[in-house]
Amino acid sequence: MPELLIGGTWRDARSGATREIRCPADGRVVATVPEADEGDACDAVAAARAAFDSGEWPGTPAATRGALLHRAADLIEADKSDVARAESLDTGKRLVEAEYDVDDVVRVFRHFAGLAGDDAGRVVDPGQPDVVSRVVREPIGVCSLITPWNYPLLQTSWKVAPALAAGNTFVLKPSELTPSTAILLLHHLEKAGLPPGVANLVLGSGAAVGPTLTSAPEVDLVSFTGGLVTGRAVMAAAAATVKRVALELGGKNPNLVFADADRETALDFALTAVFLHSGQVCSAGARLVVEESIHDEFVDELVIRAEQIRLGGPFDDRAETGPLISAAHREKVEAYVAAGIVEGATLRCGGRRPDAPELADGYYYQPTILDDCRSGMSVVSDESFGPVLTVETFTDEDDAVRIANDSIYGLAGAVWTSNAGRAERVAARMRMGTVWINDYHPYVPQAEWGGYKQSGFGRELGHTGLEEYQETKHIWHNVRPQPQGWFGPMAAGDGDG
Ligand code: TXE
Repeated sequence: MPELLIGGTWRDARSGATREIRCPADGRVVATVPEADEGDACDAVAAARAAFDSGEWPGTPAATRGALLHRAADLIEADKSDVARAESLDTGKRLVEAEYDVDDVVRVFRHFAGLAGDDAGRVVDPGQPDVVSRVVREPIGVCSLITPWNYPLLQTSWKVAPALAAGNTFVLKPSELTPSTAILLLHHLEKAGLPPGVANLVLGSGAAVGPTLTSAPEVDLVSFTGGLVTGRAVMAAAAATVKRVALELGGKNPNLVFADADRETALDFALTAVFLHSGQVCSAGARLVVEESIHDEFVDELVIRAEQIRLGGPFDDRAETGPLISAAHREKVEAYVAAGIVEGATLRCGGRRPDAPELADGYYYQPTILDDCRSGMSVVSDESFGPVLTVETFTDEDDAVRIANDSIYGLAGAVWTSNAGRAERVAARMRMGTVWINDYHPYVPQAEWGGYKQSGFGRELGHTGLEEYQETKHIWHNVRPQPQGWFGPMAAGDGDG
């Protein structure tokens, strides 16, 4: 199937190369897609540029753009079971989780559909008569949208929906591991009536197509979600032409549990915080930071529950979580656990692949708890992005905040306590883009999402998520123009001899 979308035409890669997509749950091939190279990426950027510079989309009324996004949301919703199935096959995640993701995607499109015509700019006081001064928002231009494999369609919707709502054109590059739902999305956008060339799709490795998407002079903005190391390279590539850049680079997120927290609920959420989607979540609560006085009983109970988590493929109704994305990623997680043990952590459970023969072909890894951890260990400070919980302890409120903030990252974190004053004090001091109090993981499209520190910059969702894709222009209109007389014959002092 021709599955690159360039300038309104579905086509194969110029080279004819293809890539097999394998389901991480069993390694079987679930799709074969074109593998683009630099030439295809250049074509896509040129198509997006032409559609922006000469096409109708940037000048389309915002209400019309919003209506198109609503139609796209309806189409995705109607196609939910096929989209969710494709997402599950690419990622290995449970079907029910992929279905939640599709529901979220629909909400994200509706959120930005509603915002599209919300802000027509503002009139400002020019400080003098006979002038109209206003500030308007315009699309930025051509956007490169680069997305990861953990929430492929959801992360894509956070970029595609606001980019379109603002009137931009784009080239989307999904992760080479999980392209299927991006293909479906672009078909739905076409069906919804998006003009040719506005949305372009390039499939391929970051190494092959990434440099063009991040450095071509025709690109105005790069929005990237992925790993820290790649994020730094993206930022450096974009610097040469001073592009707008938005980065979401994950985190190493602390989950603070005080002794006065509701124990049962905090335990339950501590598991979900880290083991949801086998830890492949940018906001995963992978650092449990628990008050010393309850450490032993809290961690003992957590270990009992973690050992009972059932692993399985997307369509196994009994499974509670699935595999890691690839063999290479599992090896990386294994290396972090091994390093943690060498550095002094105590392995309390997991730390190995499951024995079950039916899981042998997938990239599974047992939920793992490492106790006796401290900052400075690589398994604590780096994002392992697997089902690995590290446990640290604190003595008092200041200590808890100090440990929580002791990270180069600052994406998200949580505090569990029944003391409302303490909850607010601690939340205010946590240097993260999202803080949950007595909860973990929820987000809504109405609220901004993004990181402090090396978790990145820029915000997705909320109002700011649209503004990221807009330029701001001041228009000054003198409605009674007259000579000013600053220079020349009318200048003050002229003719005095
Ligand atoms: O991500 P990459 P990887 C973290 C997580 C994980 C690590 C590495 O810790 O273990 O990143 O994962 C594209 N120019 N997160 O290697 O490389 C790539 O093709 C432009 C956190 O899989 O960052 C893909 O589309 N693009 C994260 C996207 O970047 C390039 C989610 C992300 O891949 C490129 C995923 C280049 N030079 C991983 N090189 C989160 N924030 O949620 C690669 N890409």
